[in-house]
Amino acid sequence: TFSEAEKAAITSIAAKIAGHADDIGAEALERLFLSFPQTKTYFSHFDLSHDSKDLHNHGGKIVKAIDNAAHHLGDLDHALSALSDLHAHKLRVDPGNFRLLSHSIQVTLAVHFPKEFNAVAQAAWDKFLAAVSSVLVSKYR
Ligand code: ZNH
Repeated sequence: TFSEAEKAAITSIAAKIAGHADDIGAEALERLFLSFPQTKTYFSHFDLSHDSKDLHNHGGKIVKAIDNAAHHLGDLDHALSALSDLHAHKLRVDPGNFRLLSHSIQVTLAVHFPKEFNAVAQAAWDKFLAAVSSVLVSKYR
């Protein structure tokens, strides 16, 4: 569960990125692929070059899913149920990769929102993205 201060830090930054989902998502993915090259193996069918359409499309999907989750902090299991099925049954992404993407997302937020992304917000986002990741890997067996 999230405190009122955590909820405020999560939803206020989520509101700021919602209108730039494709750009923020593309940047987070590019940081992921540059920092942790092994993560590229899941996306061999994508054009991963700088600023590519694939990066923007897929990054936008991820950020929109995160924004949706930010609106359902009390019920992430339900809000992310279909995505959880997809990652566990179809994509079978190694669970360790979620930590890496969460990190890349936080670096991206830090770069774009240096004022808002303070210590409280960073701790809240770290906890939020860990909670989202844990739902997405919850159906693995
Ligand atoms: Zn994931 C897909 C989200 C993580 C890999 N994803 C996806 C989608 C979404 C997501 C929304 C879309 C779906 C549909 O279409 O229906 N993810 C997400 C999130 C997260 C994630 C939110 C966290 C936070 N993923 C992840 C990771 C990885 C991945 C870590 C690796 C590295 N995904 C993936 C893939 C896919 C996805 C591969 C598919 C793509 C295509 O399209 O093909």
